[in-house]
Amino acid sequence: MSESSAAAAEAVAARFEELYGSAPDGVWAAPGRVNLIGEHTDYNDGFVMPFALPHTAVAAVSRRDDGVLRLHSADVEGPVVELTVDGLTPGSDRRWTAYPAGVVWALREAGHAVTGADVHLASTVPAGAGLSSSAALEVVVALALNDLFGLGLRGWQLARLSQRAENVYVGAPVGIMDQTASACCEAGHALFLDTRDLSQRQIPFDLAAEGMRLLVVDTQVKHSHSEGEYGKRREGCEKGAALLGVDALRDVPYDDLDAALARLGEDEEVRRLVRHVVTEDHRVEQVVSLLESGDTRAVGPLLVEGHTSLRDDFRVSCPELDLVVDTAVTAGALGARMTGGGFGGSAIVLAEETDVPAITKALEEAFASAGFKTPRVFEAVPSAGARRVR
Ligand code: GAF
Repeated sequence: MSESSAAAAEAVAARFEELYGSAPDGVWAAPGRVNLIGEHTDYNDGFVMPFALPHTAVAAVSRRDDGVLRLHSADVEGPVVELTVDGLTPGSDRRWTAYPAGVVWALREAGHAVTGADVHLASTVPAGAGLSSSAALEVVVALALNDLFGLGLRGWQLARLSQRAENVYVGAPVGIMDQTASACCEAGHALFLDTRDLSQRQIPFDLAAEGMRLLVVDTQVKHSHSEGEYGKRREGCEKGAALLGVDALRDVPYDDLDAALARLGEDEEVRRLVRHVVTEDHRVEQVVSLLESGDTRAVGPLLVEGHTSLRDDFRVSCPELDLVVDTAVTAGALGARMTGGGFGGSAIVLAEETDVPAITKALEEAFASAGFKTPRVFEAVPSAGARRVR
C-alpha cells in the first residue's frame, strides 16, 4: 500500500471514531475504473476490458448485531443516517445512502445474515464522470461486510450482489462491468471479462514500460439524463436479440453481421444498436490479441473506431466527448474514445509519452475556444481492485 493510501485509510478511520465513538473493525478500499474497450456490451452478455483507477472509495466499518445500519459520507453534507436492516425497501431511497443500503439489502435478500453496521465512507473517485463512483461505493461496502460477517464470497459474487443492489434497490438498469472491475481488477493489468459467465483473464497492461501513457479526460459534463437514455438503449438491444431469435446480441457472430442486419429489415434504430454491439465485441477480441502479441500501439485505431460507432450508431456521445477524440487524434494521439455509459463523463486518450504535453495543451485550447468548461486531464495507471487496507 502506498504512503498516501495508508494516510487516507488512517484519516477515514479517525473520522469514523469521531462519528461513532470507537475505532472501526477495519478499513477497505474499492477503485473506480476506466474501460479500455467494450462499451454497452455488458448487458448484451458480451466482452469488456476495464482497468482499475488509483482513485478509490474507502470505507471504515464496524459490525453490529442489533439490526441498525448507520451511514455517513465525507463527500455529502449531513449527519449520520440511521436505518434498520429490516426496513430496507427497494426504490424507497433517492439519496447516496441507497448504494450502501442497497448492498445490505441485496446480501440479506440472498440469504446472508448481515445484522447491521456502522459505516463511514470517503471517495476520491470523481462523481458523475463516468468512472464508476457508484460501483466503487457498492463494492467497498460489500467487501467490508463479506469480511466482517465471514460470508466467504468471491469477488465476482460481490460484483453480482452489488449490481443487484443498483438494479433493484437504486433502480438503475446497469450491466455488470463496473462492479466486476472494482472487485476483480489487478494492478498493472486490464481485465478481459466475458460478462455472460464472468470468466476473466488478466491482461498485462503496462504502458509506461513501452513509452506510452493513457490519459483520462473528464469533460466535466455530468451525465444527468443518462439513466432514461441508457435504459432505452438496453431495451433496443433486447428487442434486436428477440427479433434475431438469440438470447443476447453476443450470440450474433461478427461474420454473420450483414445477414443479421438484413433480417432486421426497416428497423433502422435497432439495426444501428445491433451493429454497434456486434462490432464492439469484435473490437474487444482484436484488442486482446494485439495486447497479448505485444502490439500495443495498434490498439489506437480500434479505440477511434469504437468511438465512431458509439457516436453514430449507438448515439451516446456528446459534443465535448467528440471534441476530445478529434482534438487528441489531430494532436498526435495513437487513439481516443469515450469511456463508460456516455452522455457526458470521460474520454480516454492513448498517446506516446512525448506527445502528452502537446495533446493536453491542444485539448485545453480546443475546449476554451468551443466555450466548454476546462476538462480535467489525468494519467490513468492500472491499479489494484478492492482490498482491505487496515
Ligand atoms: C455504465 C454501466 F454501469 C455499465 O454497466 C456499462 O453498461 C457502461 O455504462 C457502458 O459500457 O458504466
